[in-house]
Amino acid sequence: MPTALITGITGQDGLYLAELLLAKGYDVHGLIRGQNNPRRDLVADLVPDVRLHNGDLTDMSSLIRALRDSDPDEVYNLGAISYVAYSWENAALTTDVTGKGVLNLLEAVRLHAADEPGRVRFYQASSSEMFGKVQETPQRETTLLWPRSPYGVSKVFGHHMTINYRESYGMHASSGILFNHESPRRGHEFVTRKVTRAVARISLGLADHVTLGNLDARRDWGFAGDYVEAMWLMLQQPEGGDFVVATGETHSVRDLLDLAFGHVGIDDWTPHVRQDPRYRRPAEVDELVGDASKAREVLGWKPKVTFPELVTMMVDADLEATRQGWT
Ligand code: NAP
Ligand code: G4F
Repeated sequence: MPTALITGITGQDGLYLAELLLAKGYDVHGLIRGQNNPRRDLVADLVPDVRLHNGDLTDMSSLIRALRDSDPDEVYNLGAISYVAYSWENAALTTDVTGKGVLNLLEAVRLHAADEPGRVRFYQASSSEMFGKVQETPQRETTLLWPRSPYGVSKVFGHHMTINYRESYGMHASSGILFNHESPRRGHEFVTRKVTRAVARISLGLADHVTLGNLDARRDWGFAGDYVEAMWLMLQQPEGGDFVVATGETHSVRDLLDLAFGHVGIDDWTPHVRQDPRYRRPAEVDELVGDASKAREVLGWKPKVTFPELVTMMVDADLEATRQGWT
């Protein structure tokens, strides 16, 4: 039975990946931080077979202990401060966790498997935010990186460090350059979930508006459940590599509003949406759209859930959660 260690186990992707690996028969371990993490119970409810290890990406000794105690074949580094807007307010912390945390884990894995480089396969959660002020459309593995936020800069550091460990030490290290992916488990701070939760509340008469920032931003949005499969496929290849994972379609926040409100029968959402400069960013990433040809050709991966299906799934889940009082 292969063994995997996942950092970021309490997050959206950590939970989907744990479910996928458990279904494939893996022994799954997760790194969890904090003395009383409020999401510990969620992990225990959704993926009770995952064994948790206390640790933090900023604490190298905790990573070494987690590796020693789990002795994994595969390590998935999903842990990060992942909210772009927050990264301006906490740039140094974001750099420590989202950037230097990658180096800490790579080094811990290298030391753990010093007898046989490549024994432990490593996945780094890189991001389309690295493309930032895009230099080419659609974006692919070779597109010049031009990050626009402390989060994006930190991800670029982690991305290049992953490549550097592959080239320097012969590690089986892969970097998934994932475009935005969402689900009913998405954090409430991200725009898709903020909208779908608000739409559910407005449709049930519990709220009358949602306040947003830039409605013209465009993203390549896919379903998180599809994207974790690409992570796993990368680690099944004979060698590590870098892969863009995307749908190849781009939509604006306005398109998201059209679909989400339309699903509950509200065709004109303008009375329900306010805009506030407080939700605008010091430097915006205007438009992202990925070219996932390499993932399609090498990994045999393609997304299954379309953008309208994704929005419908999220609105339906938020309607149910709101009716049941879970949210
Ligand atoms: P998420 O829901 O925000 O989860 C982030 C995870 O990181 C949480 O489990 C969090 O744990 C953990 N974490 C935060 N600080 C940590 C620290 N100091 N040490 C260890 N763990 C820490 O993010 P996600 O959407 O699942 O994304 C997973 C990864 O993919 C992230 O690295 C993200 O940057 C990257 N990514 C995401 C997308 C996307 O669209 N979702 C796209 C590209 C790349 P707590 O519960 O303790 O806070
Ligand atoms: O949902 P968002 O906060 O996601 P963002 O910034 O694209 O980052 C997400 O995807 C990245 C992959 O490209 C990940 F690496 C990262 O960890 C994260 O998962 O914002 C999407 C767009 C932005 O242009 C933002 O300005 O929506 C715009 N937006 C407009 N109003 C808003 C809002 N975003 C948020 N969060 N809240 C708003 O009220």
